[in-house]
Amino acid sequence: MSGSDKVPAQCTEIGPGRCSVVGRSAARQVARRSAGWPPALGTNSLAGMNLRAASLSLTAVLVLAACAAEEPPPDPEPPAAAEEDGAPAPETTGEPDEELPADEGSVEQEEPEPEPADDPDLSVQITLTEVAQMTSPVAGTVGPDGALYLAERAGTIHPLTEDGLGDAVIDLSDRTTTDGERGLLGIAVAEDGSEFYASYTDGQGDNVLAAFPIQDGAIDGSTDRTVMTIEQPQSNHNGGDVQIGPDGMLYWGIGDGGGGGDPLEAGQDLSTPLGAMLRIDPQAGDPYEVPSDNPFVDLDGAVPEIWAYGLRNPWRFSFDRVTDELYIADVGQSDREEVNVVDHDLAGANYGWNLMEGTMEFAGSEPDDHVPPVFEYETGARCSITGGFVYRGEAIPELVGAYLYSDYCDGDIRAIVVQDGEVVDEANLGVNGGQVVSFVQDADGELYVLDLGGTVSRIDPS
Ligand SMILES: [Ca+2]
Repeated sequence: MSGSDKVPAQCTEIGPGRCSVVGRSAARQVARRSAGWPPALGTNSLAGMNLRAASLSLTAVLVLAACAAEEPPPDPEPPAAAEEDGAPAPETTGEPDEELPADEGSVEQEEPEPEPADDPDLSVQITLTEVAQMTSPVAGTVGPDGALYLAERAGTIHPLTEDGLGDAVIDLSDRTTTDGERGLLGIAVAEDGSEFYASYTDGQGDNVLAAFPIQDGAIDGSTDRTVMTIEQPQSNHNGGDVQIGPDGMLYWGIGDGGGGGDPLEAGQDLSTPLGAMLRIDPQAGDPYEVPSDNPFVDLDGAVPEIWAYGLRNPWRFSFDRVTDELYIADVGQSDREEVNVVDHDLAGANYGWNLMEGTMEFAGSEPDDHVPPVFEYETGARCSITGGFVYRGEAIPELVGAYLYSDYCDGDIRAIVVQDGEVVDEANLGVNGGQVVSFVQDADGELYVLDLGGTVSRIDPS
């Protein structure tokens, strides 16, 4: 798609930079500050680490330095309760769907164009129907055959058939670990159906994006190539979600490297791929190419793969199948869980971290180019937002156009309706998904909820 000319992936020098994207006006709902469970650490615990060098080798290995640690990872225990100390920024994973249909109404840069016909009724009654049991399901996507594929955090990927969960078609269990927030974190399929992508942390805890060939509609799990590797300093905040955008490009959400409060100050640092949304064309080159229209390709010192920055742990993000809008749910430190909603082609957006946590100042003052969240909630008894999808299925007409999300600690399935950059309605849909780590969207637009405790459920009308 729109990847016109591409720039070969390679590295430049280091040097901070900043973009000048204008943040759109968005509903800034302020909230009360809460004590929150996870301690909000300061940023300077690591003086001297500001100079991070991102070395992107031709083999596409991004190197960084990092440190401090703090938040705990999500554990696969039963759902639970809120405030524990760890934070959930659950690990990442792949979200569901992958390639989105080509743009139908591509939206223009400024104002998101909501489908005029959408008028969700959030009072609708829904229910969760169990469709599979796994050990620790964390991600899913629509496979080349149209079936849903589900990822076990420990490294295996299985098709979901009418007869239940099928045998693993890919097994990465000898490459990854599940300590901290690590594991297999995200999966997606190339727009042309030729490759299956798996995002996981390796034995060293680094982010790895691997591509498995798809032959005649079948995934070949016996061989793969490494598309990109990113050094991850801490076990938490790995991000790891991977989605194919409406432009056919691969988007990869990467956390700030971990620790608490972004000790590396990676969020605002364009010289590191940490704390950013990366965008690459994995099929145009070997191992990939950087789209020439990425926002920082000409900025000295900036990592050219960066599409947007200022993110803490974009555990889950998705594109609306109809409007193409990008919804990024960014896990907060201890006060604010947020949802950012922008047009899919808004390049170079600065989502604020760690100067900002949601609409609150965190380690500095609000940058001029800050793109504030469209929605945020007080972390409080909850702990870590799990972003979902804008519902585009047919089973529950009342939800069409509503964005569903949850929280790892509380598990309630909630929805917001965003129109013109503002939240016009929100509600708790009245069902609980357990330790919700991901939503998955199937080929028909129906949504599934993954409970890290083991249950995979489909959201159905009650
Ligand atoms: Ca933000």
